[in-house]
Amino acid sequence: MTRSSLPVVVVPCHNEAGRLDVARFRELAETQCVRLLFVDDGSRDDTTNVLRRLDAVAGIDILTLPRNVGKAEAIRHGLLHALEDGAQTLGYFDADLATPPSELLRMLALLEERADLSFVLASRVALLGRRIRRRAWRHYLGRVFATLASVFLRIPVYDTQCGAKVFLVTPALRHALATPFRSSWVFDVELIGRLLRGSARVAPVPLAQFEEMPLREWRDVGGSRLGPGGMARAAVDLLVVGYRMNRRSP
Ligand SMILES: Nc1nc2c(ncn2[C@@H]2O[C@H](COP(=O)(O)OP(=O)(O)OP(=O)(O)O)[C@@H](O)[C@H]2O)c(=O)[nH]1
Ligand SMILES: [Mg+2]
Repeated sequence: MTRSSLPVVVVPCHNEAGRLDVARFRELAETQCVRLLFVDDGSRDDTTNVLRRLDAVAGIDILTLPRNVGKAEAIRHGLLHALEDGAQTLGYFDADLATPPSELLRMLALLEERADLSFVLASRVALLGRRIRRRAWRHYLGRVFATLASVFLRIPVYDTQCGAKVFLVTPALRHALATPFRSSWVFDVELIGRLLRGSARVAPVPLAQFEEMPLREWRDVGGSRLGPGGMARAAVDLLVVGYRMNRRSP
């Protein structure tokens, strides 16, 4: 694979100085299987300086936003930036490495191997033999959220919220990224909904082109930005997004 045709994976960062594992991200870029685009979303801590240490690494780019626009918008900016650069495969990946880099590589490999796929979602399914370490209350809240998301999207998806997704550039994707998402925490649901719906001019992505990849490993990482306020906001956003999605497509 040539360098310019490498997948570009956006890593949103807001005040991540304390969590960013520079060494592991450097190792990931050094595999030369992926380019990483860190989006520094108006951080007020030392994130900008930490990211400077990564800027010199081949395969790592930094996009600095002057003010905090939230996770969804930061990811959208990053994806649009990569689209302008001609990337053919894109993705996004949480900075806390809750999903290990090896799993991101496995997702990219699956997308490359399977010509019938255009969207791969990481899924946190706790099974024997897998190491999915999630606090019980987060798991159960997450299950309620994910079940509602599945009902609103009208597809049997298990986990819309895991922060690791990779996808091919299609007209439907360009269309899905053309306007801001309504919600900063529920944008994954909006993105999938937009792709499945397409538009008057753009064909939707068929459901058969989506695949959930059960992770072998995932762990809750401390320092989450999603506190009780954010969770309440996410729940309200999900109801609003779900209502609007279904109002438009009865
Ligand atoms: N750009 C941007 N990214 C954010 C913002 N808040 C969180 N993030 C990023 O979103 C990713 C996930 O953040 P976490 O705080 O771990 O939230 P989460 O993974 O959704 O929730 P947990 O399951 O609690 O870990 C990280 O890469 C954060 O830097 C924000 O305001 N702007
Ligand atoms: Mg996290």
